[in-house]
Amino acid sequence: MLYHFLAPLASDVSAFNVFRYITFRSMGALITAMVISVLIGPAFIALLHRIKVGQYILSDVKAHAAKAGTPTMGGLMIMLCVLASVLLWADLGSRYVWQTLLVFGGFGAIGFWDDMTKLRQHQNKGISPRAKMGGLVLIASLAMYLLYADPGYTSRLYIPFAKGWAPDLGVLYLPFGVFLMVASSNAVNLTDGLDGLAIGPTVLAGLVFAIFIYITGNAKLTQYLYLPYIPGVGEVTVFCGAFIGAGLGFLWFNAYPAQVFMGDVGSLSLGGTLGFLALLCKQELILAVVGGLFVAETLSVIVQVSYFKWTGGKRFFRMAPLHHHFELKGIPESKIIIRFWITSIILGLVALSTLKLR
Ligand code: 57M
Repeated sequence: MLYHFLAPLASDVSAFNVFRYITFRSMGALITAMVISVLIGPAFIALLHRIKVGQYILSDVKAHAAKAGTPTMGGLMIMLCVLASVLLWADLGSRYVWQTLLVFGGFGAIGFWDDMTKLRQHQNKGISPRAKMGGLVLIASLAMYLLYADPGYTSRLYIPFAKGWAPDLGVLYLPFGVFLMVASSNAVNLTDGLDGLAIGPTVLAGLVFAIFIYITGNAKLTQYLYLPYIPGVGEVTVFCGAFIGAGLGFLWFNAYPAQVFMGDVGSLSLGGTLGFLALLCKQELILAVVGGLFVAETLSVIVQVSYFKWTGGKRFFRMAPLHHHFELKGIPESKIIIRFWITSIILGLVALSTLKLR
């Protein structure tokens, strides 16, 4: 809204020109979302306590017993702050911003449905895997259709280090994109099992994609870096700013020892959005590097389940996903979290280093 009200005033007062700059508005969106989160956080958590949105804790990992009663669905706060900040700072005429909000809100709605069902059941089951997958696939398909039909977008898959080799996947790009978003949302969901473990790497991935998206929407930079140019996509950097700010604001309260968990409403929404951001800036394959930690957590579950079946009951890890393996080895929770963050910082830097290696 600020963009629509204040940017036109630049013809009279040149200082208002800053409202045209994506970088300025992205930083404004980041600070706004972060400040709103930190300000409303205590009241929001108190409200969740009052309406008894307490997490049902499984007893398999003993250290988690102390977490009983910690409210969940803090993801709602992330959604609220992102939405308020985007409405305030973004160019609301940008179709790419609305498409991103569709994935963010749509995946969040499926997560919300799951969280509410768990609360009503008083256990960690939630909606059926079929309903959950169906809902996610439906939202992702709608977003992919909009992207695929967009005249400025391309179904080419840019391969890093392949010197401009970019095969056109054509209509196959649709299921590929749907898979990317759904897989990413489930990977973040699996990772969300220790305080701050999912939100830290998510914020970092948001920052990496903010840089990629800004570049993808800039004709000069894309030409210099041999990256695909998508006019108008740069506006989504403002969304990324809000995403990073709301994530940091949530981390304020989710940091060990957590006062609130994000719930599926948070994890599914954040993960699906990371997948969509990767599609928007044509860095689909780089998503596996930026989100390498999420990939490792998911692979640990696949290895664990396959090995269990193959050996007729033996476990490869003490417990999957990977963070539980380290917990059961006796490593303190805060140490595991910080080590996982360090790993994802390195992965984020590796992803950024590919910018000049095309
Ligand atoms: C999400 N949810 C957390 C919280 C959070 C197939 C199997 C690998 C699935 C997996 C699973 O269910 N994953 C889904 C895991 C839960 O957190 C809630 O869920 C939301 C995210 N969806 O926001 O609301 C618990 O995680 C802890 N937590 C924190 N801090 C946070 O900031 O401490 C979460 C956020 C919370 C809290 O204790 O209650 C979860 O882990 O349940 N299943 C598992 O991860 C289970 N693994 C398992 O069964 N492994 C098996 C096989 C099947 C691979 C094996 O290794 O043999 C573990 N889940 C739990 N205990 N709770 C097993 C140990």
